Amino acid sequence: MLIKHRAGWEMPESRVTPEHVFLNRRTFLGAAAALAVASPARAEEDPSAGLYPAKPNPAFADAGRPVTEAQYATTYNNYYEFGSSKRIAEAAARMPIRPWEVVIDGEVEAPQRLGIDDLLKQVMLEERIYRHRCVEAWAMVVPWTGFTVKRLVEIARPTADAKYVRFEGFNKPEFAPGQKDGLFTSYPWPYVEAITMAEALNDLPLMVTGAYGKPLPNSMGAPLRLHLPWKYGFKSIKGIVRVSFTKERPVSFWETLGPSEYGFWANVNPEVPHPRWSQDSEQMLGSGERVPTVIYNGYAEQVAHLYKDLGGEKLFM
Ligand SMILES: Nc1nc2c(c(=O)[nH]1)N[C@H]1C(S)=C(S)[C@@H](COP(=O)(O)O)O[C@H]1N2
Ligand SMILES: [Mo]
Repeated sequence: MLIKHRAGWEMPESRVTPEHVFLNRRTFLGAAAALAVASPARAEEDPSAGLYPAKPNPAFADAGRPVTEAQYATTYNNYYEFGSSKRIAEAAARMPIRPWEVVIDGEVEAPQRLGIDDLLKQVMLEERIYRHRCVEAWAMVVPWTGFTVKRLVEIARPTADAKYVRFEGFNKPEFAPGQKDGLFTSYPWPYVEAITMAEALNDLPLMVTGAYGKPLPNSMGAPLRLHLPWKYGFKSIKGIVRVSFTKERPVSFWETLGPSEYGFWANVNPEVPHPRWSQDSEQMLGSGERVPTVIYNGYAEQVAHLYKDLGGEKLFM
């Protein structure tokens, strides 16, 4: 039985829970002291630690806004596998991320199963500073480390029939309390997201393996996540275990739960409100500053052309 859920942020009470303290520097410091974040200890044992810090890509050295301090970005997270609270960092840190295999399949010349460290040997890591805009209207700026989705496509060798790239997250209810079925409800695990081949081959999308010059903390989606800086954050799937090339357009996790509110495209646009709130401004994580939202989150020059001939589509939800 699938009962339609409301996401945590849609529940009226979430607007007044202590979660809001993360968006405000003065109250955050008290809350942070109460949190024991285990990810730095875990990162020291990470077999990929020697790959960091990676070389900054000068084309993405400035996101036009100050970089969010790591303490905020690493401890205020959306990761429903670990629950609907923003404070999942500790629970996430307890999930082992080695061994970690990534399956590449679907419309490809030959399916592959790669250990994350073998995948890392086939790529060149770089650092890019990108904006991130959550559909809930908070935002951050993070120095991400990773490799392009374009490079992943090269490694995967899709056939001419591949039209979409589908990403699937892990399913480990033994470590992820949000994946244990509730009594009356269940989410459609695993988390799934997808982009078109044209989007995948654009230069912006990043397969992220690190942040702030270190291996990614589990809270941010280690050991492998996607980052799509011009789309609402829910498209940037974390904890990836499978990449499939498909002919048909996949249906995402949030699209399954709320098709009238969370669509396939989800491009950032200040003029298209979410059905229940405005998207015309956003609050910066850490500083708490409220700033205007920008079309395609500031990346129109790089991506607007992808959507020129898609007039009939709901591009901004
Ligand atoms: N697997 C998975 N990926 C996910 C999510 C999630 O719940 N599960 N939440 C998404 C949402 S809504 C956002 S805003 C970003 C948050 O990334 P962060 O926690 O690193 O800030 O991750 C996205 N990717
Ligand atoms: Mo989000």
